[in-house]
Amino acid sequence: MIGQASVTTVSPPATQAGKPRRSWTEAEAVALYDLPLPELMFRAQSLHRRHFDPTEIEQASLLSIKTGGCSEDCGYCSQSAAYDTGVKATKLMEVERVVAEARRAKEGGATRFCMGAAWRSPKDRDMDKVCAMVRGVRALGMETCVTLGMLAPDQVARLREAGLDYYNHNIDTSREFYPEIITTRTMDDRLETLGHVRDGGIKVCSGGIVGMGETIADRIGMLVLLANLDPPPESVPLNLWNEIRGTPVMDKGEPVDPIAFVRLVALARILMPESVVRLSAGRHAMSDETQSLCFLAGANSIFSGDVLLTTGNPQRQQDAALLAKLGMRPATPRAAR
Ligand code: SAM
Ligand code: DTB
Ligand code: SF4
Repeated sequence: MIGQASVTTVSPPATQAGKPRRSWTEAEAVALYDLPLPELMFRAQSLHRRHFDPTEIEQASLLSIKTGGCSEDCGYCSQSAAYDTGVKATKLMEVERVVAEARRAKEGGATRFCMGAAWRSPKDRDMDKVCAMVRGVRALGMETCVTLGMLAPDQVARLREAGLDYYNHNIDTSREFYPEIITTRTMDDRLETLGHVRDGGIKVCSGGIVGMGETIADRIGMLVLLANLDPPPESVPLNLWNEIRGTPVMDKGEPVDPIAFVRLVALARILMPESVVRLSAGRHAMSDETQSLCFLAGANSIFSGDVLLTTGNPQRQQDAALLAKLGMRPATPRAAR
């Protein structure tokens, strides 16, 4: 908690579809975050139910299509060439292999397939292959997402033509904390790419990481920045930092209090009521109870499969058992929208 809020001092939540949107102030977001937990959860759940079936969880699957050797210096990442993390650099995967992995993910229940490449930005010669991957995965009837770094408008147009549904590009943290984590590209560079993606007609997936040594105010500031994008991202991944030895964040990262994380999920749900909020990296370090509270706070998507890009994730059977215990179920593609 970073301030004292009473139940009555917080302005009413969130826009409704069809009404003019409003901008959130950091003070309003802090007041919501600091509400007594039952009140915060009630508001988050009320909005969640207005826009989604609260018993459904979307399952997305991730694949690293090009790993390591990245020229960026993101202080949390195993794939930056600037740090000795033990991750081996690979070339861009073959299209057939990617489509085969997507088929396996679909058989495991995933409805969205996200392909990630360790690039600052894609080279034009890589775009042919990535577009072929998008076409191949779409042909399986899955939603497609790629995360390739910064994009120019013509690259967005090519991805759109290939039928890409979502582009993931995270702002990672608050504007204030950002320079302590990344120096090779700025927050404004990231926002520029998000603008190109939005203008090019592809849905936006953008979120960030907690546990890198930022303050709670930074976490809230990150959500306010996302919520005030016009419109906000359709998809918001919230990652708990997965420890990577050899990175600078290893020295400053701190364990995140589970209740503080639940509050953040609830705040994301309230500030962005129509967005899918994804519990992303870090679930393997979360108890069933913490994950359950996150679902009650409005998280409605997870990454499924035992690896993310280079780090671990709970086994599919473990997730299935948790959902069964909660009487919840995987979302079908349309229901998650
Ligand atoms: N290179 C592209 C880029 O940075 O946009 C795409 C891949 S990058 C790995 C995608 C996102 O994964 C990052 O923006 C960051 O939010 C998240 N991420 C990377 N390493 C992480 C870690 N160790 N723990 C949690 N999230 C992480
Ligand atoms: C996102 O926000 N989280 C995913 C996805 N977007 C690309 C990546 C998580 C990476 C976790 C660290 C790793 O496995 O290397
Ligand atoms: Fe490269 Fe992306 Fe990792 Fe940054 S987060 S080092 S851009 S792979």
